Amino acid sequence: MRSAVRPRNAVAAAAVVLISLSACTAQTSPSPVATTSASIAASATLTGAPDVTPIPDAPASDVVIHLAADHVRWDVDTLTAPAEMTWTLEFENRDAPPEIHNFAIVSGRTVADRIFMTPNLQGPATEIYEIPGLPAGTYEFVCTVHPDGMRGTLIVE
Ligand SMILES: [Cu+2]
Repeated sequence: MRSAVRPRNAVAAAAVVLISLSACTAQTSPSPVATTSASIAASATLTGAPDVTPIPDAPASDVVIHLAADHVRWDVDTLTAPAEMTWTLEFENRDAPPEIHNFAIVSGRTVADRIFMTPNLQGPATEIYEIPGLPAGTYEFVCTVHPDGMRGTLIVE
């Protein structure tokens, strides 16, 4: 009897996850004024990607990575960061107002896949962020204000 309860709970939990993912992707009407959550939802597809969470109390690395937003594009396509350690992002927005950008690490295209996100930064300006330690893997980084044009690959190794 006891073993029969556990799978049912798991199925129920999976159903809840699917329902909430569907709720996210249902709101796909693009809005001219992009908000962070709507932008990801607008390009959302169900990937079934597992949730990735930052590693609690990950040790700090001395890695500093510079990334710039320039003419609504990233200046590089790929970033490489250390696994299971925090690192520093020097985030530069070279674009003049009113262009704003942010930096999000995602494991897929749904809001639920968002692992880390900075606030919006109006340029020209540079901000420093400590990025949480992540398990080794390949992630995507994206500006959620411009999710179609500002995407790149984050390799954590
Ligand atoms: Cu942007």
